[in-house]
Amino acid sequence: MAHFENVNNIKFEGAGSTNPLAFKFYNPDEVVGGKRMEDILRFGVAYWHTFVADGTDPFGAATMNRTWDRFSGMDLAKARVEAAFEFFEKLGVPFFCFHDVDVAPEGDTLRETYKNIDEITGMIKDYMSTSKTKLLWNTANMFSNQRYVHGAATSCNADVFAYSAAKVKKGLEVAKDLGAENYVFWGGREGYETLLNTDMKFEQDNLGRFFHMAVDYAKEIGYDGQFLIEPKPKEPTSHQYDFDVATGLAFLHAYDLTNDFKFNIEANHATLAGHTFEHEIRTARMHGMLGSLDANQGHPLLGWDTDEFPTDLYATTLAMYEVLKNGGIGKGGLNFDSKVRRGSFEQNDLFHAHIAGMDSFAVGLKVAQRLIDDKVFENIIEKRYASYNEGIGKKIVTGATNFKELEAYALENDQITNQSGQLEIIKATINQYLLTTFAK
Ligand code: XUL
Ligand code: CO
Repeated sequence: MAHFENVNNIKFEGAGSTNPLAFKFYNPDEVVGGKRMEDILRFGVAYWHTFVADGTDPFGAATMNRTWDRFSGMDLAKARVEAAFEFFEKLGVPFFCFHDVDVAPEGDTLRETYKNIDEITGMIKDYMSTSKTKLLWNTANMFSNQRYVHGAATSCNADVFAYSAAKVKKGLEVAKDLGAENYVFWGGREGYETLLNTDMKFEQDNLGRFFHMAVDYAKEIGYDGQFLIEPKPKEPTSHQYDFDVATGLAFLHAYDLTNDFKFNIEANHATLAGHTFEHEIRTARMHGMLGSLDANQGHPLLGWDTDEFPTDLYATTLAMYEVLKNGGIGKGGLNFDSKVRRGSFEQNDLFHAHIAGMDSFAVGLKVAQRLIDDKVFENIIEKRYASYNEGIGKKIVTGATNFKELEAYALENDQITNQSGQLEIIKATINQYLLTTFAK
């Protein structure tokens, strides 16, 4: 059966189009900086938000109207696969992502859960054989079920550690079978509510052990996808061990895992950590650790992970600037870890939301490419740090001086003149680029 009967394949119609079911800026074949837009942006649909989320929030019941909701159990899981591939094809999206429990219901036993996963991933594999949509990443949900009440790999209960290992083992087998380009670890409950009953060192050691076992098993089965840690500072625990990129990096260094992992960076998680999206991407990029992006945005007035579809062009521009400076996103992509608002309950809103997100990143991409072509930030940076190109500055950065010489220099040069940072001009220039890139 068709789930999106009145929707045809979404096409690029240009900035003047008033058709809600058309792209205004995302033109997959358009070449930007020498590459097709589709190949740079590598968009992915998040299965959980688009085919599973029902609009429930902590204060109220489900609101979504979905054609697949007439089914339940395994029939529901199958109807969702059918709907998903119809959606992927009509949207023309190159990737999707899922947690194990998004695609297949948990059984009463782990054996039954495995059976469900095998049956549904078999069906997904069949669909993938005739679809152009590939798996960007899969992951194991180790946070929803009550068994993870005290964590998964960081649980105080060794049986939970073992159960979690079994889930990830299965996840890696699925990743290999479906050709997932990445495998993601978001440490949903890997953290603590309070230090009063927590052995933080012991829990982090266990997390390190868990990741090493995952790396070993992937090698053993010949799965060569990229491993990604997805930082988030809070929610659901009050403190999460993968707080932000810098914290994650320190963890990877401490447990000798930097060669096996990169980061999947989510915009709303950056906000929760008190950072911008571009800060988190920059931090990963400058250490060669940028893996993939979860594209969304938080609400400026709400302090939780609202997972809105990204529509802030300023943010998409600065994110794409970082991606382009990184030389692209590699095996990663831009996964819409974003959900339609509770009030946007019609099935077609799923298309409208993805179109809005894809168009917003297409704008960001084009503006960022122009900023780079014109060396806007590069010229600013070059001028700003010019004092290190010669004289005492050059000596500092080449390691050719010391405190004694610097003191002697400072005694002779203590009447210091600084130059303006000109931030207002910079911001106005970005606005100019945003407005003129699409001006006819
Ligand atoms: C939760 C979140 C997850 C991860 C995958 O905030 O972002 O959906 O992306 O587990
Ligand atoms: Co995410």
